Amino acid sequence: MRITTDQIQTQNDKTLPQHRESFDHLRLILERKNIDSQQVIDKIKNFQVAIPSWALGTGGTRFARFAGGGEPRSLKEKIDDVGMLHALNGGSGAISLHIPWDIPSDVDAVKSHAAALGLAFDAVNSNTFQDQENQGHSYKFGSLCHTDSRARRQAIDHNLEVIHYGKELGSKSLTVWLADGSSFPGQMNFRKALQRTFDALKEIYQGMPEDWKMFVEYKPYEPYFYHTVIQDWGTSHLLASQLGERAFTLVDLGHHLPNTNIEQIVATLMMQGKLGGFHFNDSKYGDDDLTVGALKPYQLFLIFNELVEGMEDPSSPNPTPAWMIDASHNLKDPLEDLLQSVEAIQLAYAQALIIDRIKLEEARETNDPAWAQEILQEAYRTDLRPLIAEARLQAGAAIKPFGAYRSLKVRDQLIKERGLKTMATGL
Ligand code: RM4
Ligand code: MN
Ligand code: MN
Repeated sequence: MRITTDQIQTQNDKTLPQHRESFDHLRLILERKNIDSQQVIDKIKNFQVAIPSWALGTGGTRFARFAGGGEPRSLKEKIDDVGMLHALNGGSGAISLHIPWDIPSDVDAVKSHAAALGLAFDAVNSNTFQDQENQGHSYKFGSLCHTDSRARRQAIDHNLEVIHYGKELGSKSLTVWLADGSSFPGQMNFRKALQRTFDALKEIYQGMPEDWKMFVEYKPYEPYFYHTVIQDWGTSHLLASQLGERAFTLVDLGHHLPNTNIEQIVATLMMQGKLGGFHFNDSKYGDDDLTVGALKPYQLFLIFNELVEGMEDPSSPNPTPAWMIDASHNLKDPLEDLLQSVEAIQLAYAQALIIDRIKLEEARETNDPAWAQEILQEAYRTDLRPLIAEARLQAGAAIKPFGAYRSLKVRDQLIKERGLKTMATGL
């Protein structure tokens, strides 16, 4: 299924007068603050968040998976779904593949299909956290950290194969997330496990083309419950620094213990030029569990405050990070959830862009925490939704993506086309 520009236009016609009114009003408010709305809009239009190929089906927990209808049955259908998101919001112009869940068998067809929908291929992701059929060595006790060199070899080769697929598709980066760790005290030698991981990553790093980047993800727990080999940003940063200048840390919002100051981690990594990738989600207890911005939109705003500070600083050594949504959708329609996520991300970004940074620095230099809070919240509490809608309108997308999705009855159509009992590969 495809959403046409005519369909978008018809949807937009319904809300255009109302949109014009709210946007004109907002533009005046921003003008009074000396903010050029168009500049902010242009940045929002350029900001593309990749959709992971595994987020298009309904997720589950270890207890159950309640599949929704019309899930994509193939990589082609996954690309179709991302294409629809992009048509609706103009901000999801990339897809991130997980191998072996989504092996592109006919590379040319996959590439041209994505290109026709305006989609690029973002980072490719390896998977050494599950055993595949006919796999010689199990990852039950780890992959790159495994005590058995044959299991490590297999995991290294898998990553090299992922790079190979990525090269064919035009990806420029590899994301490595390792489940590796242990569930019981004493089970694993921490030092040896980290050393083996480093040695293996080195080989993978050397197998990357010259213009590729490697993103090393960290996570403090799960699936193992006592220790993970790359538990935190410090460990990831240590590995990335030793691997070389094309290795970076990847921050996934769901990979922190409660109350961790993620915005500070962002600032530190950007200062070092080592923040390479970013995975968005929201969480109360665990990983990947909630829609971006569903629970802690203010934290997301504070994180974007640091991201914008780094991105807008011309002397910053940090490259523009690769953005991706990494969430599991257990109850909601995944496409609706993703539309909400992208909107929350764009909103937090726009809010951070309108912070009065000169005044904020003055407040900091004069040690005035109350004023600093006023400045931040002034930006956070300005309703920028009409500005995001305007960015979409200018990009040829829907003024109200969620409303358009529902009124076009996309899910019903997908169920008709694909059936009620389909199951996408992924988690
Ligand atoms: C992990 C991690 C990775 C993602 C997998 C599916 O928790 O966040 O980025 O590839 O989940
Ligand atoms: Mn992640
Ligand atoms: Mn995760």
